[in-house]
Amino acid sequence: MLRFLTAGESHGKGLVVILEGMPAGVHLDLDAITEQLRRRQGGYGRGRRMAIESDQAEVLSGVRGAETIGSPIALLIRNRDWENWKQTMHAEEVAPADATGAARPLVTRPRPGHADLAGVIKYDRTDIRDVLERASARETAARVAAAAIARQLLACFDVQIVSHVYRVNGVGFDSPLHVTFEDARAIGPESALRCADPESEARMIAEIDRCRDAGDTAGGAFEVIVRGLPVGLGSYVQWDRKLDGRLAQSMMSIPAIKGVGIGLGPNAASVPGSRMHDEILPAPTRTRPPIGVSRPTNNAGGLEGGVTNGEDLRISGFMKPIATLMKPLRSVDLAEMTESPATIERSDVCAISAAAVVGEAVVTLTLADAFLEKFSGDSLGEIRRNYQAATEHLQSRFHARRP
Ligand code: EPS
Repeated sequence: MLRFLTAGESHGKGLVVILEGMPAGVHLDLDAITEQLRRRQGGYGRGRRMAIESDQAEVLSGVRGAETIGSPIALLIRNRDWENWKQTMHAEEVAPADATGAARPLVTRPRPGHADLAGVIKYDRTDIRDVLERASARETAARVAAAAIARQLLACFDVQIVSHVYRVNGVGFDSPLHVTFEDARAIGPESALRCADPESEARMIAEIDRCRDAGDTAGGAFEVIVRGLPVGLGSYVQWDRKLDGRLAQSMMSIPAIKGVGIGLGPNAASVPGSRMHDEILPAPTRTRPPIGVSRPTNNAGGLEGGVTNGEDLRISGFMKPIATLMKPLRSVDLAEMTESPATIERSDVCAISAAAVVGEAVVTLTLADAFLEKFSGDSLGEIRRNYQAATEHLQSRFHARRP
């Protein structure tokens, strides 16, 4: 079992994540964690905060000489912005004498669409800041850091995870399925939005500019594609073991995600069975996965019955527009209980590219958990032996006879 917990406020000292269940003996490229954090920080439409931060994870435990040792891995990502927030966010009762930054007034006007109103009622707080600091998508940096480690475990078994953005508001494409794994993998770090089609990307950028100029915000859609998964992760035998359900839960836990699609996703409701289901054909030469069948289409997105079937896993996330509008929506000042425009906090206009990287992260963590469930072991060597035995079994049992 692979599990993790995060802690940290957006403008606090930093973020912490504890990842438990990583087997011993995985050699880690620690720079790869920074690389994933950089990817999450980028993307057209992000606000000024990302110019302040330069996220880097400090390894506090669980790794020796760049190798996992089986114990919990704790990571710390410091918030550079903390210097500007000590007067507001100090843990002590009174701000320490050397606290820097401004002492900010209470936030009392909840933003429609943010956790502000529900959170302040639920936790019985006076200052909405107590809610927004933790509800902020800043937390996702911690998950990306943890996933950068889990990704290296999956890479030992040739599992590769990529993503692409395919819609910003109404601009882009309806279905992502014509974008191949190779197309998504080829998107370079120079791409502004991480869209596989430059012409669509230019129109998406124009839409973000239009929103910014109008004091508005943008949402969008992205897809995560995973290649190289073994057949048989997850199970249909019990509701909470279905991998599609587990993946959907992890995607829905990303702030602002309002929907998830697997394969054809919601469009599956609009086509007859003959156009939906992926036929099964003999494929004598297929080696990955080592079964003698192939599928000419992949509308199922690599999952049937909540179980991986050896095809590319394809999962989309649908993101609502950011809740902080520079031209604020109507709200109520909770200090006066009178109508008042919602609070304006510094924010992003569109964070869809970041959401795609976070999508990769949560999918990675969920898949690594399911992978360990199937090929469980305390060390990488033990897992490799289990994986190898399963592969050999499939080869002998399901490899198609040559005609
Ligand atoms: C966020 C508001 C912005 C974003 C932030 C999420 O932060 P700030 O209030 O400091 O300008 O930049 O995202 C991150 C800090 C991050 O690392 O992704 C919000 O209100 O959710």
